[in-house]
Amino acid sequence: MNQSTFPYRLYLVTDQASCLGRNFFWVVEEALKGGVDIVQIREKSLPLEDFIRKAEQLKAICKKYQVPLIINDSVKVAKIVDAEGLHVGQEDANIKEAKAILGSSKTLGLSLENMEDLRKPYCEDAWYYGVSPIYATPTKKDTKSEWGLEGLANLRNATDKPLVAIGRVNLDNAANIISHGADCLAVVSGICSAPSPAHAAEALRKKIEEGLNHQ
Ligand code: TZP
Ligand code: MG
Repeated sequence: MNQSTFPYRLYLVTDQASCLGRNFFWVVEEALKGGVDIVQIREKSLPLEDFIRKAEQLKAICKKYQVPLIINDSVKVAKIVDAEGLHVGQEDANIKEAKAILGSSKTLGLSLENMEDLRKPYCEDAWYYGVSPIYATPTKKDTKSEWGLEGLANLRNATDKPLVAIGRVNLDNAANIISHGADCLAVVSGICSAPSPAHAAEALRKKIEEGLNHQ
């Protein structure tokens, strides 16, 4: 795959707590059955060894569905498990260094918190941008301002890179977020906390189709 190819539409970002006590791997596999086509493992408090083990297990599950696994934040874990990519925030790993370590074939994502972020020189090295957050969410409490639909549309006009919207994405707003210029939706609680993660993913895919028809 090269940088101009970003065929993904529904991005599961994992969160153990959002799985509500159910088995983490079961939740992810159900989501994959429902149509998630890219997965990011996001672990904020696991010791390195446990993070690696969990990522390796997850990579094997994703492989069954031919879905790439992206690692949040840790270049080291991405390298050790040979994940398909890495996602970083503005204050995380340096994306240029990450590219040098992981190789330029890996999918690199960078979160943009506002329009000024787009002018940072390292932005060019990202394959896709996370639009973070499209809406404020209880799942991540340390975000700054939300992009909203207008901000997303402005960002769409300012860059050709794929845009992945994240933050309180749900069935009610999914189609609108896509029709305002997002290429892909990233979801935590809308899938991980759903009674049926498979049905939630399936329903989100339908909303994405709806949104694409109105782009
Ligand atoms: N980055 C920006 S918002 C967010 C992350 C990881 C969490 C999104 O969680 P949810 O439950 O889909 O609102
Ligand atoms: Mg981060």
